Amino acid sequence: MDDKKLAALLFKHPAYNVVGHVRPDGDCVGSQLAIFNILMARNIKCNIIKNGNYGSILSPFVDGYAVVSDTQFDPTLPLICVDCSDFKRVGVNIREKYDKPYLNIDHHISNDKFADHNIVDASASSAAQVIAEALIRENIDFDKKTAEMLYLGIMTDSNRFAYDTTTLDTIKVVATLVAKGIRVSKIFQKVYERDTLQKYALLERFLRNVTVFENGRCCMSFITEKDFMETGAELLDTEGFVNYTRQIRDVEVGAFLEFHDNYVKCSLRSKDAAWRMDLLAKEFGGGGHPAAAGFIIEHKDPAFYSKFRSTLAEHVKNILLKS
Ligand SMILES: [Mn+2]
Repeated sequence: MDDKKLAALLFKHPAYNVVGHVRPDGDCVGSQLAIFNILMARNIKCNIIKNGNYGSILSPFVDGYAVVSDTQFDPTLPLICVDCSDFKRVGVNIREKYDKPYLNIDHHISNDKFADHNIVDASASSAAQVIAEALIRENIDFDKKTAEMLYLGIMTDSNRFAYDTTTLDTIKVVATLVAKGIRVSKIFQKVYERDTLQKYALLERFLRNVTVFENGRCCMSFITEKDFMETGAELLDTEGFVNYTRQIRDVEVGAFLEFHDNYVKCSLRSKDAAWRMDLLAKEFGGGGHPAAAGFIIEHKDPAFYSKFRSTLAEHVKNILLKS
Protein backbone atom coordinates (compact mmCIF):
# COMPACT_ATOMS: atom_id res chain seq x y z
CA MET A 1 0.00 0.00 0.00
CA ASP A 2 1.50 3.32 -0.99
CA ASP A 3 -1.22 5.56 0.47
CA LYS A 4 -2.41 4.75 3.93
CA LYS A 5 -4.91 7.50 4.61
CA LEU A 6 -8.29 6.85 3.09
CA ALA A 7 -9.96 9.61 5.12
CA ALA A 8 -7.51 12.29 3.99
CA LEU A 9 -8.07 11.31 0.37
CA LEU A 10 -11.84 10.84 0.55
CA PHE A 11 -12.73 13.96 2.48
CA LYS A 12 -10.52 16.34 0.52
CA HIS A 13 -12.84 17.36 -2.34
CA PRO A 14 -16.50 18.49 -2.30
CA ALA A 15 -17.62 16.01 -4.98
CA TYR A 16 -16.51 12.83 -6.72
CA ASN A 17 -17.38 10.26 -9.34
CA VAL A 18 -17.02 6.66 -8.25
CA VAL A 19 -16.79 3.77 -10.70
CA GLY A 20 -16.04 0.05 -10.80
CA HIS A 21 -15.21 -2.28 -13.64
CA VAL A 22 -17.48 -3.05 -16.61
CA ARG A 23 -19.85 -5.98 -16.07
CA PRO A 24 -20.15 -4.91 -12.43
CA ASP A 25 -20.16 -7.62 -9.77
CA GLY A 26 -21.09 -7.62 -6.10
CA ASP A 27 -17.71 -6.28 -5.00
CA CYS A 28 -17.93 -3.43 -7.50
CA VAL A 29 -21.41 -2.42 -6.47
CA GLY A 30 -20.83 -2.96 -2.74
CA SER A 31 -17.62 -0.91 -2.80
CA GLN A 32 -19.16 1.92 -4.82
CA LEU A 33 -22.24 2.17 -2.64
CA ALA A 34 -20.16 2.04 0.53
CA ILE A 35 -18.02 4.96 -0.71
CA PHE A 36 -21.22 6.80 -1.65
CA ASN A 37 -22.68 6.35 1.85
CA ILE A 38 -19.47 7.37 3.60
CA LEU A 39 -19.28 10.55 1.52
CA MET A 40 -22.98 11.42 1.77
CA ALA A 41 -22.80 11.16 5.57
CA ARG A 42 -20.25 13.98 5.40
CA ASN A 43 -22.19 16.09 2.89
CA ILE A 44 -19.75 15.27 0.12
CA LYS A 45 -21.39 14.74 -3.26
CA CYS A 46 -20.82 11.42 -4.98
CA ASN A 47 -22.01 10.21 -8.37
CA ILE A 48 -22.05 6.49 -9.02
CA ILE A 49 -21.17 5.94 -12.66
CA LYS A 50 -23.03 3.05 -14.21
CA ASN A 51 -20.84 1.36 -16.81
CA GLY A 52 -22.78 -1.86 -17.27
CA ASN A 53 -25.96 -3.70 -16.54
CA TYR A 54 -26.48 -4.49 -12.86
CA GLY A 55 -28.86 -7.32 -13.69
CA SER A 56 -31.75 -8.48 -11.54
CA ILE A 57 -29.47 -9.52 -8.65
CA LEU A 58 -27.56 -6.28 -8.12
CA SER A 59 -30.24 -3.81 -9.28
CA PRO A 60 -32.17 -3.93 -5.98
CA PHE A 61 -29.00 -2.89 -4.14
CA VAL A 62 -28.50 0.12 -6.41
CA ASP A 63 -32.16 1.24 -6.42
CA GLY A 64 -32.55 4.63 -4.80
CA TYR A 65 -28.93 5.70 -5.30
CA ALA A 66 -27.85 8.62 -7.50
CA VAL A 67 -26.52 6.82 -10.57
CA VAL A 68 -25.27 8.53 -13.73
CA SER A 69 -24.59 6.87 -17.06
CA ASP A 70 -21.05 6.47 -18.37
CA THR A 71 -21.82 8.95 -21.16
CA GLN A 72 -23.36 11.69 -18.99
CA PHE A 73 -21.06 12.12 -16.00
CA ASP A 74 -19.17 15.30 -15.10
CA PRO A 75 -15.53 14.57 -16.05
CA THR A 76 -14.19 17.54 -14.07
CA LEU A 77 -14.81 15.69 -10.79
CA PRO A 78 -12.06 13.54 -9.26
CA LEU A 79 -12.57 9.89 -10.16
CA ILE A 80 -12.46 7.07 -7.62
CA CYS A 81 -12.04 3.59 -9.09
CA VAL A 82 -12.90 0.48 -7.09
CA ASP A 83 -12.17 -3.19 -7.87
CA CYS A 84 -10.24 -2.40 -11.07
CA SER A 85 -6.87 -4.03 -11.69
CA ASP A 86 -6.07 -1.46 -14.37
CA PHE A 87 -7.68 1.67 -15.79
CA LYS A 88 -8.90 -0.17 -18.90
CA ARG A 89 -11.39 -2.06 -16.71
CA VAL A 90 -13.62 1.02 -16.28
CA GLY A 91 -14.54 0.99 -19.96
CA VAL A 92 -13.73 3.25 -22.85
CA ASN A 93 -16.34 5.97 -22.15
CA ILE A 94 -14.81 6.83 -18.81
CA ARG A 95 -11.22 6.26 -19.78
CA GLU A 96 -11.31 8.74 -22.62
CA LYS A 97 -12.43 11.54 -20.25
CA TYR A 98 -9.65 11.10 -17.69
CA ASP A 99 -5.88 11.14 -18.04
CA LYS A 100 -5.46 9.67 -14.61
CA PRO A 101 -8.00 8.79 -11.92
CA TYR A 102 -7.72 10.38 -8.50
CA LEU A 103 -7.95 7.24 -6.37
CA ASN A 104 -7.63 3.51 -7.02
CA ILE A 105 -8.94 1.14 -4.34
CA ASP A 106 -8.36 -2.50 -5.23
CA HIS A 107 -7.21 -5.99 -4.25
CA HIS A 108 -5.95 -7.53 -7.52
CA ILE A 109 -2.39 -8.80 -7.46
CA SER A 110 -1.99 -7.51 -11.03
CA ASN A 111 -3.03 -3.95 -10.09
CA ASP A 112 -0.73 -1.51 -11.88
CA LYS A 113 -1.34 1.46 -9.52
CA PHE A 114 -2.84 3.55 -12.29
CA ALA A 115 -4.18 6.46 -10.19
CA ASP A 116 -2.68 9.48 -8.42
CA HIS A 117 -3.36 7.67 -5.16
CA ASN A 118 -3.52 3.92 -4.77
CA ILE A 119 -4.87 1.88 -1.89
CA VAL A 120 -4.18 -1.64 -3.06
CA ASP A 121 -3.96 -4.74 -0.90
CA ALA A 122 -3.56 -7.99 -2.82
CA SER A 123 -4.04 -10.01 0.36
CA ALA A 124 -7.62 -8.76 0.76
CA SER A 125 -10.60 -10.86 -0.32
CA SER A 126 -12.24 -7.93 -2.04
CA ALA A 127 -12.07 -4.22 -2.69
CA ALA A 128 -14.81 -3.95 -0.07
CA GLN A 129 -12.46 -5.48 2.50
CA VAL A 130 -9.76 -2.95 1.57
CA ILE A 131 -12.27 -0.15 2.22
CA ALA A 132 -13.57 -1.72 5.45
CA GLU A 133 -10.06 -2.21 6.82
CA ALA A 134 -9.19 1.41 6.08
CA LEU A 135 -12.37 2.61 7.83
CA ILE A 136 -11.59 0.53 10.90
CA ARG A 137 -7.87 1.37 10.94
CA GLU A 138 -8.50 5.11 10.65
CA ASN A 139 -11.49 5.19 12.98
CA ILE A 140 -13.78 6.54 10.29
CA ASP A 141 -17.37 6.23 11.47
CA PHE A 142 -19.78 4.39 9.16
CA ASP A 143 -23.38 3.27 9.41
CA LYS A 144 -25.25 -0.02 9.07
CA LYS A 145 -26.13 0.69 5.43
CA THR A 146 -22.44 1.08 4.58
CA ALA A 147 -21.67 -2.12 6.52
CA GLU A 148 -24.27 -3.99 4.44
CA MET A 149 -22.67 -2.83 1.20
CA LEU A 150 -19.20 -3.82 2.39
CA TYR A 151 -20.53 -7.22 3.41
CA LEU A 152 -22.07 -7.64 -0.04
CA GLY A 153 -18.65 -7.10 -1.63
CA ILE A 154 -16.78 -9.40 0.74
CA MET A 155 -19.38 -12.19 0.62
CA THR A 156 -19.58 -12.29 -3.18
CA ASP A 157 -15.85 -11.93 -3.95
CA SER A 158 -14.83 -14.57 -1.40
CA ASN A 159 -17.45 -16.91 -2.89
CA ARG A 160 -19.38 -16.92 0.40
CA PHE A 161 -16.16 -17.18 2.45
CA ALA A 162 -15.08 -20.33 0.62
CA TYR A 163 -11.86 -19.09 -1.01
CA ASP A 164 -8.42 -18.96 0.55
CA THR A 165 -8.76 -15.18 0.22
CA THR A 166 -10.93 -15.47 3.35
CA THR A 167 -8.30 -14.78 6.00
CA LEU A 168 -8.30 -13.90 9.66
CA ASP A 169 -8.39 -10.25 8.56
CA THR A 170 -11.51 -10.94 6.50
CA ILE A 171 -13.26 -12.50 9.47
CA LYS A 172 -12.18 -9.64 11.75
CA VAL A 173 -13.64 -7.12 9.31
CA VAL A 174 -16.86 -9.11 9.07
CA ALA A 175 -17.08 -9.15 12.88
CA THR A 176 -17.06 -5.36 12.83
CA LEU A 177 -19.72 -5.28 10.11
CA VAL A 178 -21.94 -7.70 12.04
CA ALA A 179 -21.48 -5.52 15.12
CA LYS A 180 -23.08 -2.69 13.09
CA GLY A 181 -26.29 -4.71 13.11
CA ILE A 182 -26.32 -6.17 9.61
CA ARG A 183 -28.27 -9.39 9.02
CA VAL A 184 -26.10 -11.71 6.98
CA SER A 185 -28.98 -14.00 5.97
CA LYS A 186 -30.86 -11.05 4.48
CA ILE A 187 -27.93 -10.10 2.25
CA PHE A 188 -27.25 -13.74 1.36
CA GLN A 189 -30.84 -14.33 0.25
CA LYS A 190 -30.93 -11.08 -1.72
CA VAL A 191 -27.97 -12.33 -3.78
CA TYR A 192 -28.13 -16.13 -3.90
CA GLU A 193 -31.77 -17.06 -3.48
CA ARG A 194 -33.40 -15.14 -6.28
CA ASP A 195 -32.74 -17.52 -9.19
CA THR A 196 -35.04 -17.49 -12.21
CA LEU A 197 -36.25 -20.41 -14.32
CA GLN A 198 -34.48 -18.75 -17.26
CA LYS A 199 -31.21 -19.06 -15.39
CA TYR A 200 -31.87 -22.75 -14.74
CA ALA A 201 -32.60 -23.30 -18.43
CA LEU A 202 -29.22 -21.72 -19.23
CA LEU A 203 -27.52 -23.78 -16.53
CA GLU A 204 -29.00 -26.94 -18.05
CA ARG A 205 -27.30 -26.12 -21.36
CA PHE A 206 -24.05 -25.26 -19.60
CA LEU A 207 -24.04 -28.60 -17.73
CA ARG A 208 -24.69 -30.49 -20.95
CA ASN A 209 -21.46 -29.00 -22.38
CA VAL A 210 -19.22 -29.95 -19.46
CA THR A 211 -16.15 -31.98 -20.49
CA VAL A 212 -13.25 -33.28 -18.44
CA PHE A 213 -9.78 -33.88 -19.91
CA GLU A 214 -6.06 -34.01 -19.13
CA ASN A 215 -6.41 -37.09 -16.87
CA GLY A 216 -9.41 -35.60 -15.17
CA ARG A 217 -7.48 -32.54 -14.01
CA CYS A 218 -9.14 -30.02 -16.32
CA CYS A 219 -12.77 -29.25 -16.93
CA MET A 220 -14.33 -26.94 -19.46
CA SER A 221 -17.78 -25.87 -20.52
CA PHE A 222 -19.33 -23.17 -22.66
CA ILE A 223 -22.52 -21.46 -23.69
CA THR A 224 -23.29 -19.31 -26.70
CA GLU A 225 -25.19 -16.13 -27.49
CA LYS A 226 -27.90 -18.39 -28.92
CA ASP A 227 -28.31 -20.05 -25.50
CA PHE A 228 -28.98 -16.66 -23.91
CA MET A 229 -31.50 -15.78 -26.64
CA GLU A 230 -33.37 -19.09 -26.49
CA THR A 231 -33.57 -19.33 -22.70
CA GLY A 232 -34.26 -15.65 -22.05
CA ALA A 233 -31.50 -15.65 -19.43
CA GLU A 234 -29.50 -12.49 -18.79
CA LEU A 235 -25.73 -12.01 -18.97
CA LEU A 236 -25.25 -11.97 -15.22
CA ASP A 237 -27.09 -15.28 -14.83
CA THR A 238 -23.80 -17.04 -15.58
CA GLU A 239 -22.37 -15.79 -12.29
CA GLY A 240 -21.10 -18.88 -10.46
CA PHE A 241 -21.37 -21.26 -13.41
CA VAL A 242 -17.58 -21.57 -13.57
CA ASN A 243 -17.58 -23.07 -10.08
CA TYR A 244 -19.25 -26.20 -11.47
CA THR A 245 -16.20 -26.80 -13.69
CA ARG A 246 -13.91 -26.80 -10.69
CA GLN A 247 -16.03 -28.57 -8.12
CA ILE A 248 -15.95 -31.96 -9.87
CA ARG A 249 -13.94 -34.59 -7.97
CA ASP A 250 -10.24 -34.65 -8.94
CA VAL A 251 -10.57 -31.63 -11.23
CA GLU A 252 -7.94 -29.03 -10.42
CA VAL A 253 -8.62 -26.38 -13.05
CA GLY A 254 -11.93 -25.26 -14.51
CA ALA A 255 -12.74 -22.97 -17.42
CA PHE A 256 -16.00 -21.51 -18.62
CA LEU A 257 -16.34 -19.81 -21.99
CA GLU A 258 -19.17 -17.58 -23.14
CA PHE A 259 -19.29 -17.20 -26.90
CA HIS A 260 -21.00 -13.94 -27.78
CA ASP A 261 -21.43 -12.47 -31.25
CA ASN A 262 -18.45 -10.15 -30.95
CA TYR A 263 -16.41 -11.51 -28.09
CA VAL A 264 -15.55 -14.53 -25.98
CA LYS A 265 -15.53 -14.21 -22.21
CA CYS A 266 -13.53 -16.80 -20.30
CA SER A 267 -13.53 -17.44 -16.55
CA LEU A 268 -10.81 -19.56 -14.97
CA ARG A 269 -10.83 -21.18 -11.55
CA SER A 270 -8.48 -23.59 -9.80
CA LYS A 271 -8.64 -25.47 -6.52
CA ASP A 272 -5.14 -24.27 -5.64
CA ALA A 273 -3.32 -21.00 -6.28
CA ALA A 274 -0.35 -23.00 -7.64
CA TRP A 275 -2.19 -23.44 -10.94
CA ARG A 276 -1.70 -19.71 -11.63
CA MET A 277 -4.89 -18.91 -13.48
CA ASP A 278 -3.74 -15.28 -13.55
CA LEU A 279 -0.76 -16.19 -15.76
CA LEU A 280 -2.93 -18.18 -18.15
CA ALA A 281 -5.40 -15.28 -18.37
CA LYS A 282 -2.53 -12.91 -19.06
CA GLU A 283 -1.61 -14.86 -22.20
CA PHE A 284 -4.97 -13.72 -23.57
CA GLY A 285 -4.75 -10.14 -22.35
CA GLY A 286 -6.68 -10.75 -19.14
CA GLY A 287 -5.73 -11.01 -15.49
CA GLY A 288 -6.97 -11.71 -12.00
CA HIS A 289 -5.93 -13.83 -9.07
CA PRO A 290 -3.86 -17.06 -8.94
CA ALA A 291 -6.97 -19.21 -8.34
CA ALA A 292 -9.55 -17.02 -10.09
CA ALA A 293 -8.91 -15.12 -13.29
CA GLY A 294 -10.40 -14.36 -16.66
CA PHE A 295 -10.16 -12.63 -19.98
CA ILE A 296 -12.25 -11.27 -22.82
CA ILE A 297 -11.10 -11.50 -26.44
CA GLU A 298 -12.65 -10.29 -29.67
CA HIS A 299 -14.36 -13.16 -31.36
CA LYS A 300 -12.81 -13.90 -34.73
CA ASP A 301 -11.70 -17.50 -34.66
CA PRO A 302 -14.32 -20.28 -34.79
CA ALA A 303 -11.69 -22.75 -33.61
CA PHE A 304 -10.99 -20.82 -30.42
CA TYR A 305 -12.65 -23.37 -28.16
CA SER A 306 -10.37 -26.23 -29.19
CA LYS A 307 -7.31 -23.97 -29.30
CA PHE A 308 -7.98 -22.74 -25.81
CA ARG A 309 -8.55 -26.28 -24.60
CA SER A 310 -5.05 -27.20 -25.84
CA THR A 311 -3.52 -24.10 -24.25
CA LEU A 312 -5.18 -24.92 -20.94
CA ALA A 313 -3.92 -28.52 -21.04
CA GLU A 314 -0.42 -27.25 -21.91
CA HIS A 315 -0.49 -24.75 -19.05
CA VAL A 316 -1.44 -27.46 -16.56
CA LYS A 317 1.24 -29.81 -17.92
CA ASN A 318 3.92 -27.13 -17.56
CA ILE A 319 3.00 -26.42 -13.95
CA LEU A 320 3.02 -30.15 -13.16
CA LEU A 321 6.51 -30.42 -14.63
CA LYS A 322 7.77 -27.57 -12.47
CA SER A 323 6.30 -28.93 -9.25
MN1 LIG B 1 -13.18 -7.73 -6.42
